[in-house]
Amino acid sequence: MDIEILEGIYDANEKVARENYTLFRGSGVLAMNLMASPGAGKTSLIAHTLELLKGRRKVGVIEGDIASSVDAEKLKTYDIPVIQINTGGICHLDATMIQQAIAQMDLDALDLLIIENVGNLVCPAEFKLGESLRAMILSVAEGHDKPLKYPLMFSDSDVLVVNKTDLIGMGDFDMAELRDTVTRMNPDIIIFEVSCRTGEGLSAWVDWLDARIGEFKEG
Ligand SMILES: Nc1nc2c(ncn2[C@@H]2O[C@H](COP(=O)(O)OP(=O)(O)OP(=O)(O)O)[C@@H](O)[C@H]2O)c(=O)[nH]1
Ligand SMILES: [Mg+2]
Ligand SMILES: [Zn+2]
Repeated sequence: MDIEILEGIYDANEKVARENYTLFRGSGVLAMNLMASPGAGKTSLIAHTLELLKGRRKVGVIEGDIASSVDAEKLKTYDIPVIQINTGGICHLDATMIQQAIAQMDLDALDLLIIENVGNLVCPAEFKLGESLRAMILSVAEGHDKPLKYPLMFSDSDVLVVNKTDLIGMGDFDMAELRDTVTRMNPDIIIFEVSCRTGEGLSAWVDWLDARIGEFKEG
């Protein structure tokens, strides 16, 4: 009984996610689902990405949080469309929340839609939103063993951004071990090493993202 209910939830979500994807495809907007634990640096990475894509790509953001509009307020200065979703206690975004948010957006005016998921390393990976790019952040402060403990997000993401590289050396974080573990779980994953504090590695990340946007537009 419990299993049937769960499958029903996931099937219903997949259906709406496909509808969202159809809208994104029709408007030529690459949707990126950005997932990570609380405080890994999602909003910081979005802010830097907006800065570096300014004049190159038109970007919109959906901010998902359990409560508050703190993150959406931070991005207001970029003069781009930002929609805040408050999940009211739910610890992930789902496709219906995105469907409601994009009904308020002019998708035709965008090249990239960044969706900041709720800070959580577990269930955001289970709910597809209609995205074409699944991105995750792991920050150095969280430790290199996290892929072993939270495997789904690491094995299901297209790209991993390792943030807070400025903190390497302050603890026992081992980048080679992280890369080794993640690559064994997900041989196709692309890995970037960045610091939103110093700016290191960010231009490589943004150039890669810009190329993905171009590819998506070409179909
Ligand atoms: N040292 C260091 N701190 C960083 C870096 N990137 C972000 N931070 C700090 O980490 C904290 C959390 O960053 P956010 O960007 O708010 O993280 P988030 O993932 O959006 O957090 P939630 O939305 O609350 O889940 C802030 O105090 C940032 O200034 C970095 O590269 N190095
Ligand atoms: Mg945030
Ligand atoms: Zn959840």
